[in-house]
Amino acid sequence: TRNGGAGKEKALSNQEDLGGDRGMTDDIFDKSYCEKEGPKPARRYVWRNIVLMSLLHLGALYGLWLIPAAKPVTLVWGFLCFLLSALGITAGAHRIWSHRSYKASLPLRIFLAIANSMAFQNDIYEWARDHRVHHKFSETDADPHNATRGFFFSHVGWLLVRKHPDVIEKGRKLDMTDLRADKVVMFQRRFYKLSVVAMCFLFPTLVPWCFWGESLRNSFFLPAILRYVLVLNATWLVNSAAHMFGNRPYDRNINPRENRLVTFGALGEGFHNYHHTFPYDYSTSEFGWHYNFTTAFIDLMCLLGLASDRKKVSKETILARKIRTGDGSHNG
Ligand code: ST9
Ligand code: ZN
Ligand code: ZN
Repeated sequence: TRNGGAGKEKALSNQEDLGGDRGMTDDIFDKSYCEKEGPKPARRYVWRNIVLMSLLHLGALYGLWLIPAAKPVTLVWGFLCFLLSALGITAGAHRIWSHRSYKASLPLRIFLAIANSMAFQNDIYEWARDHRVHHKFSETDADPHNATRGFFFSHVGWLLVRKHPDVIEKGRKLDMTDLRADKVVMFQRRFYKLSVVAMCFLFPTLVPWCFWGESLRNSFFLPAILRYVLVLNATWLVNSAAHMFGNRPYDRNINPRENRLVTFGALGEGFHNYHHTFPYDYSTSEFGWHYNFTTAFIDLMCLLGLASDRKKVSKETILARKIRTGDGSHNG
């Protein structure tokens, strides 16, 4: 019967769901939280961020305009920098450090922490804390980029205003012991500013300038500024577009959706209905390498012996869940 099926799924998901062996479960949605009643706190703009973000995006527009004047090898370099910094977010901050969905050896963690500084999206500890609270209290006042506050707020607006007090209150209660025990994470946090200057701005600029005589202007505005802004927006689209547009084959009761366009730009991170349903799955999707460069990268790292313990949800569990709570689209 239908009920029997659901019971069986529960038994199966109990082993996988709670990610017992990940050493943390604070990325699982917490139904018990209720938003406080009464008027919402006033929006407080952070003008420094508004000015800097605007200048940064103007710089990226200028970079777009410079593309025809750049050497082709500089564009290839910019693309490589995009991949590297994106992996620092997807394979690093997201799939290891926020969700513990696989294990990485020390050399791989060092590599991903350096790549993460290149992406300049706050240090790993802060990123993972905001991300855990996003999963645990999704689409509420305690979600830092609560998508019910609109596309702009969940995309970038949340970085331009003071946080809702519930984000901080709930965030402080999260279990972050695993990250505090990770020396790579703590080291990156301690030297964060310096590592960002070196990896996000100097390194991408100096390589084309020193090695193939690209002009300093093209070297700075393409692989550094334009590349940085593209990685930022590809990431932010997961919070905005992938919480609004797309199917919900796994759970029709939540907002996050399967969004192919976002998946493509974000190296496999747009299967967002799947990801919020099964946050501990290292692939953030049921389809392996399909549109998922990050999964291919992690699999390669396992092959090289640099990663292990990939958590994967079984096909039976996925199917049972689709039948029980999916929207019937079944097409990922
Ligand atoms: C950026 C981040 O872009 C992007 C993250 C995106 C996440 C995407 C997830 C999607 C899934 C994965 C897909 C990846 C796809 C990748 C594709 C790649 C191609 N818990 O922060 P403050 C404490 S960053 C607990 O100042 P305000 C905090 O510790 C871009 N505590 O809050 C502090 O306490 P204390 C560059 C928390 O004043 C106190 O609260 N960076 C939490 O409200 C105050 O903290 C920027 O633009 C928490 N969750 O200011 C800067 N949060 O004093 C952005 C805070 O004791 N940040 N606390 O230490 C800021 O300027 C500020 O944070 C603010 C809020 C203005 C936004
Ligand atoms: Zn989300
Ligand atoms: Zn996540």
